[in-house]
Amino acid sequence: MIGFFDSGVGGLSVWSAFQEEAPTLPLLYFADQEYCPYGEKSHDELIDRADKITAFLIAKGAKIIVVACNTATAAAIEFLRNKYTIPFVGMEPAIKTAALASSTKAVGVLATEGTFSGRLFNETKEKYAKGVNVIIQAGKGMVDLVENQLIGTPTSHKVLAGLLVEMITHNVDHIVLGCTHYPFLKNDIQEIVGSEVKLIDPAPAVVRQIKRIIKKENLVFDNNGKYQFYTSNPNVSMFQEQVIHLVHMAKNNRFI
Ligand code: DGN
Repeated sequence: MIGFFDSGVGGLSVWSAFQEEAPTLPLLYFADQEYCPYGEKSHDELIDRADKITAFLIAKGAKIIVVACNTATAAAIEFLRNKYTIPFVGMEPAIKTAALASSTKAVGVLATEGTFSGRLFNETKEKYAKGVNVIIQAGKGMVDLVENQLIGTPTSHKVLAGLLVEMITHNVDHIVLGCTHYPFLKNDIQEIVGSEVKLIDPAPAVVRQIKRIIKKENLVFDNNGKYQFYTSNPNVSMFQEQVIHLVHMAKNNRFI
């Protein structure tokens, strides 16, 4: 099995992108909805959650785990790689792609506070965005919009319009969606910033990395295309509805 986890249903944007590329492989998904959102959780708490979820996914048969959450990647991936012997793939901040492609030399990054304070984000920014104005914005409330099925509503537009003002003022021509929940808000964001601003979803690059690691490690799976979804949320029927809705949305509206 290939395990995926996130604070909630956001990682389904990565899960769906991978599932489309590899429809025969068996996939596990864990949504830590009882502890969502991760954005303002402490480093230690995030490590503890990532550790427990990893142990659960391995017990279910995961041979490789995709940390389909930028915040958990920033906080816990080093810990996980040191503790467990299976390979882990984390989210990459796509600043390099945005910075290289920008003609206005101004790019925006939407992510959580946890991602912005992580080493990975700051090192990538230092290394690849020299001479480019990087406008960062913590996406306060955006995870809730996706978790509470408010995509495409006036509430979503109101929250996003407030968050995007500074990026619009600075004339950004690319916006990195630095949290796996955000691609589900792509249409709402695009309506506010205009179609000429390109939104960058890191999922395709992560999918390529998962495939590279599977090959390098010679991982073999039962080709029975079996999917299992788990949540820490006691409201399992709501979770089932969310999974069906968001996977459908991801399939019909490729994000990139
Ligand atoms: N999907 C998570 C991420 O990519 O950072 C969201 C974090 C959160 O729960 N705030």
